[in-house]
Amino acid sequence: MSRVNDYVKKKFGRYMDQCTKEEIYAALLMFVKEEAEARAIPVKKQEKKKLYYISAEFLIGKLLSNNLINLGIYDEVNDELKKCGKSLSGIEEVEMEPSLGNGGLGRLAACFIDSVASLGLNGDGVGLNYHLGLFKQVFENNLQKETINPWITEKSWLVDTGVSYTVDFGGFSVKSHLYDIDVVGYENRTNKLHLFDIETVDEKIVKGDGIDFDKSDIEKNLTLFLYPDDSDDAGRILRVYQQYFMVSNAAHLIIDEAKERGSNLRDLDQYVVIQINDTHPSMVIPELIRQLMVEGMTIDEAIAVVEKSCAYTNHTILAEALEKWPISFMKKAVPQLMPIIYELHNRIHNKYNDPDVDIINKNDQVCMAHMDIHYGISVNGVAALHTEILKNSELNNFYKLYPQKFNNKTNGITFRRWLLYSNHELSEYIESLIGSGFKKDADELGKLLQYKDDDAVLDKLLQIKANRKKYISDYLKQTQGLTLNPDSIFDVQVKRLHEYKRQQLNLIYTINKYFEIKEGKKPARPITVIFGAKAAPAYIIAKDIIHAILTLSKVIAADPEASPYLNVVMVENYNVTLAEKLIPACDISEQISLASKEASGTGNMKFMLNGAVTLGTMDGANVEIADLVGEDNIFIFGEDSDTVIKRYEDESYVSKKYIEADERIKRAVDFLISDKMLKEGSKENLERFYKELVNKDWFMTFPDVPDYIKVRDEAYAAYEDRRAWAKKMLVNIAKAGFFSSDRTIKEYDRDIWHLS
Ligand code: 26Q
Repeated sequence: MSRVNDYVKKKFGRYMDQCTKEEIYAALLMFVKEEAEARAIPVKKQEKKKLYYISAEFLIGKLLSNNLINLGIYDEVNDELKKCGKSLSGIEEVEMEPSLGNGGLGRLAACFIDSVASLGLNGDGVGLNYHLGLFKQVFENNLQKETINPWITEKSWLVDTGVSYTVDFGGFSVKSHLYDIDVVGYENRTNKLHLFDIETVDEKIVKGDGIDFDKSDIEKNLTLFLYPDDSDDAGRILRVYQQYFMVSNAAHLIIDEAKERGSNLRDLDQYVVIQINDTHPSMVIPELIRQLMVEGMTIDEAIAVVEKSCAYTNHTILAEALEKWPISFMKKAVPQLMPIIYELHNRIHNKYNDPDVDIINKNDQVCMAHMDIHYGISVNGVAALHTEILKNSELNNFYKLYPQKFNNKTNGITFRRWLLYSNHELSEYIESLIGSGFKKDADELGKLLQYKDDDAVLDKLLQIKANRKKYISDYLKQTQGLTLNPDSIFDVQVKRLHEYKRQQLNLIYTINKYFEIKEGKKPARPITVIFGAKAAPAYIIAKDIIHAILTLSKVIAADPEASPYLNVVMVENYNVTLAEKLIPACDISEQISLASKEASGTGNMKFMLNGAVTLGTMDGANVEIADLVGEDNIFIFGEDSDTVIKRYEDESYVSKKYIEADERIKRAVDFLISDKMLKEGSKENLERFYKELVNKDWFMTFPDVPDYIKVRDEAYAAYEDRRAWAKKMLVNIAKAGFFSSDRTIKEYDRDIWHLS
């Protein structure tokens, strides 16, 4: 009998074939924790310099399989389970997905800590242990409803460290409690994800079956929920409490661990580098200064060392998303920080005498990004185009002051989760062709290019894709009652719902396609349009768009003339677990944001790696994907970022003009409030969405519609040449190596962190 089975026998007195799924999960959890722990390095023995990646979100996904892969025992455990008549995928169902992130930014943080450990670097993540995380999405009457999503079960990856700090707020203090999750590097060391919590959180303050709760009782709600983005104004101050709690604990931990590794704190910058993931952890700058002063340093000394230790990543060019906290909030929640923030502000104000770069603006708000840029060593964007836009427009004032601080770090994804695990069959096939080197050096995927004219290889790629489509079809049937035709084209747009991402553009295309079919213009092959998206609970129009998608889905399904050719499905509660199953099954990856608005995107990379072909605008990392694969292997449409930026500048966009100019657009927009739609859907939601499109359309859907229709139809036509399509798939996989987060992390280390 083998290792795991022996382990189970020792713990439970029974072999695996006699155990329930729950028992096997519990045993594997313990087994993996022990193996992981054996690879962890005690703080004292760690390298001198250490990275702290502070982030309000870590969307880590389920960990069992991932950790088994990274420990190098996935196949062994899988085989053992099979021998006992069990399956790893069955056991995985027992595990809850930690919902500690909203989307891209949180998932990026998870990929990054995987890569840091996998490259053997000394670096931990620091964040918060939200008990209910992000809401769970359910559909009722074609509307999104939010319900709670408890994910912490008795048996979880959290390890109680016993570490605790006192955190002072205006008028009261709380005691923190630190839980760690092991971050198992791929055939490498184990690092930590430190998640701070308080003991007094009370899940009972949640009202009814929704996610409403008493915003005022900080001791009961501090780590209860992850904020589902900033469109919810109520309780914004709670966000300040959360952020300060996170960074105050982080600062304590950083100081304690630096001392343990031999720092006298005046040399802290040689021991520590802090990556600030968007502005959510920005208060770490004044808080670390404050704590160093408590440790006996002068403010000059403290500022001098902190400003050599912090680096800031920007993830958005949407002006409304740049955090600015009213001084009144700060004075109430964190009064002890204000003298330091005033000092930081005064120094800048006196030096530059330019209100545009002040830390405290004329509206008495603290501009978090400004503080990061002045008092940090680095400012980076997350894709080449994004960084250029930051330098040339959004942050141009700062670029002129500190050109040397600005740099690009194009995002990446961990191939362990997004290929080795999520597409095991493809991964094994690739290994059979080019060996296993690509698992540690993703650029080796380029070796696949030698097979680009090999019929057997191309056939096999198509076969694997077909298998994944069959698998997800069965899975969605079983879990959500959805019916998908695995022989249709799978055209997929899964990401948070936001107007700038333009799910509404996809919807307009789909309505037009519906009309075409009704007119007798049948597609060569059935099309399945798959959506998955959560909308922020307070983001009204985003929820209306979900309603329109779900309503359209019903209308088409009920139409026997159209439904054999066109199927619209929206999966419920799109999350990491669903992404892992959906992405490998995708034929066409919709990356259709309004050019200049999507900082990078990372889903685009996951799809490419799994052999989907991108249909996208020249935005975010799509630009780099296009450069890599070449124009034959991607479908690009729409206006470029310069054109879009100019149109915003001259305020010349009038959506009505574009609607009137194209009969197809007019017909599709009008359809939203047609009798057919109103019969199935709600007048209030559909009309509001219609009016928004006709009167405003802030994210400029319509100028791109004609080109989008043309290019999407070209993609469908190209799909019919199965051999040529398989070749596109192969080129996409082969060129995806650049988007490994290992590459991204090596660049952060080389240019900013200097750990190795
Ligand atoms: C801000 C203030 C108050 C409350 C919430 C927030 C908030 C929360 C989440 C602001 C932003 C976010 C998330 C942003 C995000 O996910 N950005 C995405 O980051 C990815 C990783 O870099 C990029 O690939 C995406 O392009 C970008 O949209």
